[in-house]
Amino acid sequence: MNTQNSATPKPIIEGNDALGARKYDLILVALENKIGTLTLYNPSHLNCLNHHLMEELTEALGLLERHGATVIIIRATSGSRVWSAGHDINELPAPRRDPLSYSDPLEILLRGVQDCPVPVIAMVEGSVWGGACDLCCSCDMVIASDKATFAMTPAKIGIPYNPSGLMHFVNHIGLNKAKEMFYTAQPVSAQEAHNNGFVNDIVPADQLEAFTYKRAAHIAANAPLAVRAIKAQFRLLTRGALIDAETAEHIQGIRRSVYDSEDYAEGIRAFKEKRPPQFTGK
Ligand code: YXS
Repeated sequence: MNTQNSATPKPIIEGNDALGARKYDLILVALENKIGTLTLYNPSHLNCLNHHLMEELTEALGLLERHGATVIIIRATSGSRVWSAGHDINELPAPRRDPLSYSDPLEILLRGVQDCPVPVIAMVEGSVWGGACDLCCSCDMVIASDKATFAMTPAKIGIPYNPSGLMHFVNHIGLNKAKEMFYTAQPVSAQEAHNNGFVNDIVPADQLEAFTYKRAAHIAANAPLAVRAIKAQFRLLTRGALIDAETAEHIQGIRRSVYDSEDYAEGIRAFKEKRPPQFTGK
């Protein structure tokens, strides 16, 4: 079992299969007994998802799968107060540009997790914010400590979010609970997240790692081809409702009117100036 103490993380690359010499800067990569582990390792920045970290995560998913991982865990170091503070706000595009375009590293990462041929488990301790919640939502299951919280905060920053991201939450927790999370931007407790289906299991923090790796071992013990085929079918069957071209254009127009707005600029400015935003609806 990989036990990564936050004080002395193990080497960047480890495990019983040599994983090549690729060095990662903001994540730890490990593989043991066909269980891959990707640890968010940018604690000085609250593991916020900057482009570099997200590109490393996306690449390491493929690396682990190519080296024989049949299940992958995404985690933070033990004892993390913040699992991830979400998309790095400093790297959000300037006003008048789509903050969550198809080619944004966050969207590429979320598709990477959903398209990863093997199951990906989010092991969560601490608070989870914004795009990091969508990262958990894109995983195949979420195992959280009893003190974990999840907050979807685009409305707090003036971001319209995006259709595929909204559908992740509708598919996971239902329309009303998804609306509640997005409209209020308030943290949701682990218990509430478990009640609405966002979290598979709630575990005391001191048992979280053992519980998660035991779940991973159960998956790793099953027929890998069957598990891969089942994941691929889930992915295709849950891609969301078909929409016609005019609806797609209508959605883009709605989103553009927001990221073109003064409120989007104000949301980012306020965060950087560490003050509450003064939204005007313009
Ligand atoms: O003042 P310094 O330089 O030390 O930096 C502060 C924060 O500015 C920084 N920081 C971030 N920097 C970039 N992007 C972030 N998401 C981010 N979050 C934090 O980290 C340093 C310490 O933060 P501080 O002083 O606030 O720590 P705290 O312990 O008082 O509070 C921790 C948090 C996580 C509760 C607080 O930092 C916070 O509320 N962060 C923003 C969480 C959030 O709304 N994330 C969503 C980002 S946007 C996103 O993910 C999507 C695009 S969307 O919005 O659509 O979902």
